[in-house]
Amino acid sequence: MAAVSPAKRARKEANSDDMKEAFPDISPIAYRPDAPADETLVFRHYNPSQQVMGRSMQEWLRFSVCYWHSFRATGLDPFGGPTITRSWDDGSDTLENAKRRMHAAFEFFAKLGNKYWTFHDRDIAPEGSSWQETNRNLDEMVELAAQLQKQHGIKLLWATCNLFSHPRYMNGAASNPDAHVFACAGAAVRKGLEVAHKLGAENFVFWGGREGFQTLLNTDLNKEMKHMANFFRMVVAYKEKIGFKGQLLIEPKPKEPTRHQYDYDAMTVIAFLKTHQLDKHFKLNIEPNHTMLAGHSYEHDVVMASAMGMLGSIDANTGSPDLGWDTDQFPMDVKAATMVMKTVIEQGGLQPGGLNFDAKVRRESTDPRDLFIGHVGAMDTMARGLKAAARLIQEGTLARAVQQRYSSYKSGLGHKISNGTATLEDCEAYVLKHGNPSVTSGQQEHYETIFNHYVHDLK
Ligand code: XLS
Ligand code: NI
Ligand code: NI
Repeated sequence: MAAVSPAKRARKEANSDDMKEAFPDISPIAYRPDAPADETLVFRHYNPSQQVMGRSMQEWLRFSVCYWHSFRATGLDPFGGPTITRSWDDGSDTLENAKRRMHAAFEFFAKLGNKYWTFHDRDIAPEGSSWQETNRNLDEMVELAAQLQKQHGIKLLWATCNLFSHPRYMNGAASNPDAHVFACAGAAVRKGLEVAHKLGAENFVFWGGREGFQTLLNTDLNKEMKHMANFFRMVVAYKEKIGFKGQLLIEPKPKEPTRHQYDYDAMTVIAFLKTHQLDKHFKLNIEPNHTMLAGHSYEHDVVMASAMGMLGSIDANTGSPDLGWDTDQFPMDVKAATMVMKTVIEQGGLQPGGLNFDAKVRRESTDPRDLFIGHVGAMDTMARGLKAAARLIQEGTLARAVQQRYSSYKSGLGHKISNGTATLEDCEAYVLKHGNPSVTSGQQEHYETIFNHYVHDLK
């Protein structure tokens, strides 16, 4: 008897009618700007085809749903077990369960109306008892994903490898003191890149999971960082070998899970990449929740990475500043969204990156509809941010004020400083002639009031 090819089997499974709907009570989310305030399953601001500064909202925002929080999280925390159960998930680690989950996920994407998704290798396929079996499991799930992507018109924003959950990675992956563990990370990423290529991923992410240390006493810093750089060189070489065109991204994060993380924040990662001449191959995936954990303001790393030409993508979420750990909440703050979208517009968009909701519903939000509401509310927040930022940029009020603030660099000595031709002697000659400068107000409150006007007087 001829064996059924995995692709054929996946096609059959993708179309099978006996698959029960996961969200029977939810219809595709509609754009209804005048819906009453307590209707939270409608878009009031996100209107995918609406043009904003020459581009549709959908093109500016490039929303993506992440698999790990939305289809693997159970509400488990260090003090208590799962609170969230789903009709399609029996909690087992079987391929059948993984497939049911994937059908539910694509039904979710289709009803929500986002065009992208993201996953870790282990989110979609269970680890087997050998590397061979693990890879076979992944291949089988990737066949199904390819079919479902096609069927629903969904694309892969990025894929990544989970190099932090398994105990073998407890002392790090590419920075592990044991070369055998390094090799495991290399093998996983080789397979991950192959799979990303197959599914047409537009990016590939590295979040440094356990790349860091708990104590300097047992750590050879230089060795570990050099090994990480060598790991990334292997990634570039393999990417080029297979012709994968996706953008490589590194996601900075401080203090979780290790006491010190090598990819602490945007500037740390950029310095690392430049030190090892890797900066032309990588950009950054900035997660504001991590930025806040690093002690910066919400938008800080988005703005900083963009200023250095290194902003590739955004994990659109937020933390609670009063808690101080990675709570991965849905972004619901219009002001913060406006700051982020201002940067995105100013750099001409995020493509091939996007806004990936690396966010989970609260442990107490146990209904499947909460999963929709979280995403819908966050999409509307980012859409409001986009509209507010567009108005702020188009009217130019802030930009004109900032330009005026730096006007002394337009001519004379200021111009020479700006173009790098001034000397210390020039500075002294200027000061001897003109004496001391008068103080000039920084007008912070003036700027904040202008900004508020665009955020809150939204038409
Ligand atoms: C964890 C990270 C993780 C990455 C992907 O804090 O945010 O979810 O986005 O590995
Ligand atoms: Ni993230
Ligand atoms: Ni995170």
